[in-house]
Amino acid sequence: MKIYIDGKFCSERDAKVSVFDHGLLYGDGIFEGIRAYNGRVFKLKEHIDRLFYSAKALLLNIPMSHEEIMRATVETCRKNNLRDGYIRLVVTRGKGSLGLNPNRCGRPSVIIIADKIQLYPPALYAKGMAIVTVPTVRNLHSAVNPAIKSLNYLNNILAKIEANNAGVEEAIMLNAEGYVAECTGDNIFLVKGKQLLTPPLSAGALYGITRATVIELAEQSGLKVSEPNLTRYDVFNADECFLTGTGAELIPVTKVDGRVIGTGKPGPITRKLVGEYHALTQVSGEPIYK
Ligand code: PXG
Repeated sequence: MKIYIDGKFCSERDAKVSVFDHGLLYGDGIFEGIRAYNGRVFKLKEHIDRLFYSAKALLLNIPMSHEEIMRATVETCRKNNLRDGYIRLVVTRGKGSLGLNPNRCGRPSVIIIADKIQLYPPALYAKGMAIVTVPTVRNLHSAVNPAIKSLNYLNNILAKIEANNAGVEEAIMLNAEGYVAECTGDNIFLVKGKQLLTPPLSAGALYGITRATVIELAEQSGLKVSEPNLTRYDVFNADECFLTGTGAELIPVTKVDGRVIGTGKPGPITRKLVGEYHALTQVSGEPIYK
């Protein structure tokens, strides 16, 4: 495997960062998870734009332009002969000294890894997943804004541990007001009649790229999409529920906190959107091999 670090490609063995990197010492950095399908990088521009928005929020100066990072991402896929896979892009604050002050860090580091990912067992895509609500509340946007895809994912990791402890793969996180925010690595959608509902981003969710794609697909098929504040009651009484994410794609949810959702099987609107999403991934994106 060839890994991109600061303009050079190195082997997995040699792909190393300093123990003084503030990404390691403080979680001071940002990342993106991107997919390649059928020889194309899916939604590359959207991911790089979001990376730069995260950087802006953290006053992190990425030492490359949008175009340079997009080129380096595609090049990393090519060097690894990737046609279908998962790309992890990481920007750390860089090597500094012990002590929080980011001014001590030299230059931010840019790392790109192109590999495989499988988030959930395949059977769950067919029969739907059971999830639970967990006690760990989503970060306040006035603290570390959940819109920032930062290297500090402890809020999500705590929720994931609580999900694991409950014997399930994913968790609904509520915000401090008790409204549904999102899951630990996925956005959440409900179907109620002919309407698609998803929490507003202000409820404390990542501006999911899969979320935006699904909203577009739903509107194209004449579904009404709205973003109201949602409670657990709304989730329990939805006709269908599914999660979206780059890693997870679209995964049906059929049980929440012991309540069966709808018929207990992946519903027709979820299945239609799954099909449309997969079709789109096969034909759009930045070509890796020109
Ligand atoms: N919410 C959070 C907190 C995320 O981290 C999403 C929603 C979905 O966003 P996108 O833009 O991917 O539709 C994410 C993305 C992992 C993993 O290792 C997590 C994500 C992506 C890829 C892998 O669990 N999270």
